[in-house]
Amino acid sequence: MDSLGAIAELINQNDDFLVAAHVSPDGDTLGSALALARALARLGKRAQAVCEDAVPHIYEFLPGAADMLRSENARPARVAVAVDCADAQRLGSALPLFRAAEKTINIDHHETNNAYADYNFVEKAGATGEHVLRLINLLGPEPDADMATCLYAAIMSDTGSFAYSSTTPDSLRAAAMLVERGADPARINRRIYRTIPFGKQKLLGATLTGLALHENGRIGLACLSAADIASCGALEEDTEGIIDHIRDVEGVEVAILIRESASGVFKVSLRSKHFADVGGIAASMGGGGHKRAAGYTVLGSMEEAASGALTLAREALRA
Ligand SMILES: [Mn+2]
Repeated sequence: MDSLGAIAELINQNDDFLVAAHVSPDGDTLGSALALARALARLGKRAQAVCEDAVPHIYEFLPGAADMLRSENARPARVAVAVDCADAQRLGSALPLFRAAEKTINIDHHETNNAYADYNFVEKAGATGEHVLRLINLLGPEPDADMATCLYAAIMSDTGSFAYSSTTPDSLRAAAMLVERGADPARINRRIYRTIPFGKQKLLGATLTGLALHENGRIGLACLSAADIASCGALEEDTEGIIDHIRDVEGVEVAILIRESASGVFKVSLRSKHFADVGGIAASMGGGGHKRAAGYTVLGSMEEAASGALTLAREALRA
């Protein structure tokens, strides 16, 4: 493990950077990448922010989101930084760009992170955005309102609006500092959670209508085919957050949401409420995450994906 100080030193000695977010980007990876890229630019360095996927609609308001590059439009840089990526595969099509750098940096808060870079800073926290704020403070540019907005969105979204068990005093202190720097909590909350496209709201209804309980109500499972998503007029990205409604059902310990991402490709999202280690389930399937929130991808049919996830969830309940 390397210190943030050593990473700041490496950054100070270089001027050409690529900051990469993970596939199916969430608020933490996007906010962290955009804030760090902006801080590097403020220091007079070249910095490209890159992601395999387009920025989801709900995060388009983040300052700098319009400059986020898709992998095919980015070029290799001398130093590459991965933010919020538990393993290198999470970079998707940005992985070759990451590997092409002379020096690589990995900043993350996932316990399953396997230290795949030259410099690795991995520490448990509410969000990777907390680490990026500490790094920016070490680098020197005072976080401006745009950086503060990105980092506040990162921490707010990954801590479930400061409500998950991952929320720490450090998460709240970071948020307070970011509000002092110009982040607007009400506006960021409204943009991310209170501005729901019609199709996404319909998708929530369809998912909950199809929700089934197993193991005396301790496992909640819902499946969404590509056709289900399309029939609601929704996009795949609109599935984000739906699993929280499954976990919230009284008595449910493990929540499972399976969505068809492409023909024969199923993304399995997992949440647990009190004790089940869904990170362990995801890791055993080649995925990753935390004890309470994790996911993996599986090939085959929806039925196979569902029965496989149920078997693993039953084991996690017994462990
Ligand atoms: Mn995160």
